[in-house]
Amino acid sequence: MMLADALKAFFCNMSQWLASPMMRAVQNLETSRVPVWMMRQAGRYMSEYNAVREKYTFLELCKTPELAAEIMLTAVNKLGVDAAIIFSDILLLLEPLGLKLTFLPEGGPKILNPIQTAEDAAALPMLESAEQLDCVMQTVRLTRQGLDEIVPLIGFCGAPFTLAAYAVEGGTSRDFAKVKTFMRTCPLEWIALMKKLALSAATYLNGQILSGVQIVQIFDSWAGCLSVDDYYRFVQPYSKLLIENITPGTPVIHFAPGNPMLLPNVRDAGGNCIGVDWRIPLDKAREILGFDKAVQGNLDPSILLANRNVIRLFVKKILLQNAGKPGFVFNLGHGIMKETPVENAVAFVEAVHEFG
Ligand code: 1CP
Repeated sequence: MMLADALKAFFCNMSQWLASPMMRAVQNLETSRVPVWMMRQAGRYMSEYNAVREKYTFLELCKTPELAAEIMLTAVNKLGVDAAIIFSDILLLLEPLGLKLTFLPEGGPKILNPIQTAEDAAALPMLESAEQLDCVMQTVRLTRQGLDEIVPLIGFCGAPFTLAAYAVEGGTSRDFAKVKTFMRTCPLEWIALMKKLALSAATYLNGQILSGVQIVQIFDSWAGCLSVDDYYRFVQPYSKLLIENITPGTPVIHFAPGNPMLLPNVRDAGGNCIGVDWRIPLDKAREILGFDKAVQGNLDPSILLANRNVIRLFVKKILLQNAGKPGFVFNLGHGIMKETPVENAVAFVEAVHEFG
């Protein structure tokens, strides 16, 4: 293709994304209808995913761009959602930082050489270039190529605290005792560690943006274990640092579930659109956040285990709570559960399209 043709195609596609309900909603603009997608929309509840997963480990899937792109495109086509997210994982960023990542057969992640001392934290390098995660950049390009122009592609990363929680705890935790003790007993090393994670995550997201994502989402999945004071002191400045270093002009969704008391601080850390879980009613969350912010959420994922009628009822209820205000992206308040019947996930998307 001639350069002029390529540029024309690029700008033509760009105008489609910019006009899409998803792209407008995350920027708090009026939309013709409420956009919807689901966190973890490609995953173990889907038979197509399980069929591929039988042949490869989860990490192999993440590191094989053709398969990763195919998995997400299959899910998007099946569900009819208004946005795609790259098929990857927040923990991939830890590998180029020298942390040895595996997933246990039961599904949970494990870091074989967790950060245990102040010296370990000080020795952690920064991500120098997004090309260190070239497989993810390739997944972005292939997924973007395969998507309908109107469907924006979301890139993502873990927030500094959630990445630090995995790096220090060595995997999933119930009480986050190690990471909380680290931040309180080694405050200077904590600051340095969080800055390195924030800037590495920004480099990673900016690489994804250059490779073709239109929106980025930051997952602070474990921030909800913190008090408001601890979040304010130990976490908020570094999530802010990450967000401030994202290429300007790319809308940011900031999601820190688990503790609605944190919402004002999560908002202050930044993001155009704030993720909200089901623990707080949507109208209350919007009142707290202020109507200059878009919101994403907030259906309890367990509702998708019920049936079509129940799902439709809850969709209507949440839409009523939103009261037609701009800047609403319908989503679950957390990732879809693996027990979810696929037809219920489809019924959810259809209900939002019908009533929203
Ligand atoms: O087949 C398998 O066993 C793998 C299951 C799986 C999948 C499909 C994992 C393991 N990660 C993913 C994909 C994934 N993870 C995506 C892209 C797919 C999509 O959304 O459709 C995204 C955005 C994530 C993000 C992610 N990974 C988060 C943030 C969201 C959240 O759930 O809070 C977290 C915490 C992870 C870590 C992780 N990866 C996988 C698991 C089971 C976990 C959580 C483990 C734990 O409880 O600590």
